[in-house]
Amino acid sequence: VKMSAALRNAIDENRLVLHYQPQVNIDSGQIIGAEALIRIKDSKQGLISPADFIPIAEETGLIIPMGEWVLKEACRQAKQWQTIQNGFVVAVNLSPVQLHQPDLPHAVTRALQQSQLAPECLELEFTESAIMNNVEDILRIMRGFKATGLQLSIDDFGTGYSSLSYLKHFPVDKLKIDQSFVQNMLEGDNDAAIVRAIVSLGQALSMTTIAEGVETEEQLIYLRGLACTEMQGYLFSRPLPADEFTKLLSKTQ
Ligand code: G
Ligand code: G
Ligand code: MN
Ligand code: NA
Repeated sequence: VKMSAALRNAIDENRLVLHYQPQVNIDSGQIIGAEALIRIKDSKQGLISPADFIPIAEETGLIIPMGEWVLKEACRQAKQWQTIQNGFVVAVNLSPVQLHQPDLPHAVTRALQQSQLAPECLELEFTESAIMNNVEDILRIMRGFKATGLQLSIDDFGTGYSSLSYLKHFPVDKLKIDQSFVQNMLEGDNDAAIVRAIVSLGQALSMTTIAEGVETEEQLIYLRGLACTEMQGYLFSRPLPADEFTKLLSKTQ
């Protein structure tokens, strides 16, 4: 109860903030876009991490107004970054709770209209487990989003027991390889085999693959050898406040 009141206050007092982690072409090193990651500004604790409040936001339903704010703010910011880099894409995480909300497509459309961001420049991340819990509804939602022109990705791919026979029916553009596989990839054979399998699967289904949690040059070199398309991770950059991201994007143009 205490945490939910604190969350409510954070929303009312405009203390939500987005950080942005670059997504990079693995061969050219070019920034393609960024994943938006929410934090709460707190006068005592500094920034509160989403791991500490997303579960409560989901339980209380506050994830709905919070998610709408994230969509609006990420689209507004991406529209601004279009002036530095044409075609810049912002990726937004969707909670399973948002996927049950009939108003979600309207919230997305409102964010696009208000910002005047091209739909191709907004990517929505669905977790693999949210998709598989609710296949028929998600298919319908995804088809609507694709008709609008959005990009769709599957987050934490490899952790959620996707049925491969279902996967080919989903209009998804990109698989995000879960960071646990990437981080253990060079330590043992199993995780490397999983990463290779996901990249092959992506190629077979004409989906882009992005490796998450890339921390070392060795991991980057290995992923390049697999023809993985993109990377995201501390090796290139941590999630950054918007002003720092603007500097990085300007510098790399
Ligand atoms: O950097 P990181 O600590 O930012 O994120 C931790 C977790 O919080 C990740 O699983 C991430 O997907 C989730 N997360 C970050 N921002 C959002 C958001 O805007 N909405 C939802 N639903 N999850 C988010
Ligand atoms: O669950 P999701 O993939 O949306 O969230 C991404 C999470 O991974 C965020 O918490 C983000 O801060 C974190 N992250 C991003 N890059 C790295 C990395 O290279 N190493 C580690 N350990 N975490 C990372
Ligand atoms: Mn994500
Ligand atoms: Na992920």
